[in-house]
Amino acid sequence: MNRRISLLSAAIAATVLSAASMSAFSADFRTAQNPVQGEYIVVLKNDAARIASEARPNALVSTIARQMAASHRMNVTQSFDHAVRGFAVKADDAALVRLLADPRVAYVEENGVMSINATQSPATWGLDRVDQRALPLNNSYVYNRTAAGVHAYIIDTGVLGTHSQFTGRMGNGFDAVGGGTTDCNGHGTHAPALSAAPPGAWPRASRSIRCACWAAPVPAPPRASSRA
Ligand SMILES: [Ca+2]
Repeated sequence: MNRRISLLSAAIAATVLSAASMSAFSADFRTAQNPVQGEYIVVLKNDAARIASEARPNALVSTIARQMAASHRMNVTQSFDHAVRGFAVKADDAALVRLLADPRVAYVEENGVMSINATQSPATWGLDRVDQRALPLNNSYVYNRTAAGVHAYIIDTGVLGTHSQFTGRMGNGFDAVGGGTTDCNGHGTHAPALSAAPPGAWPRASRSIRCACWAAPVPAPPRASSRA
């Protein structure tokens, strides 16, 4: 209760709160990290309305939402009859106070702006190494660029150009030693897979791969020294 009151006190003007007793609030109030002013998500108690999959005599959430919008003088922007027993509204502070006092409401949450996390952690060694110059590795890969227009040049044992994960993004290879550009070892296909094959590719939008090939089978580079 104390947390609910403190959050609400910060969010609503004191002049509005003075019109209602804090003890009259039956619903919880939840804040968002980056709130959208005046927009809220209202979640109802189980017995206040039914969602579409329930066989009960109660009215649907969308029906209750319209009734509550009229009585509390707010605008419903979206109703949820399936995934959650609630709806989204635009409301001023006075309407928010009325919502929180409505016994049908379980909680009201601020609508908020969210963004995806562009950091992958843990990351495999290849991804971990490519986003930092200095060692030691930090076990994460930050992909905060699209890399549009980037070409990755792979100098290795050739590439299996017919691999489905490279479709449409494979450029012409260069054969420096004779024998063709098709992978003659296996390591040469593994390397461009790190740079351009989803889902672990870097940068995330690499467009094409070009390769060099050694004709004769060669051992894979010693991994311990290549990671130093
Ligand atoms: Ca890293």
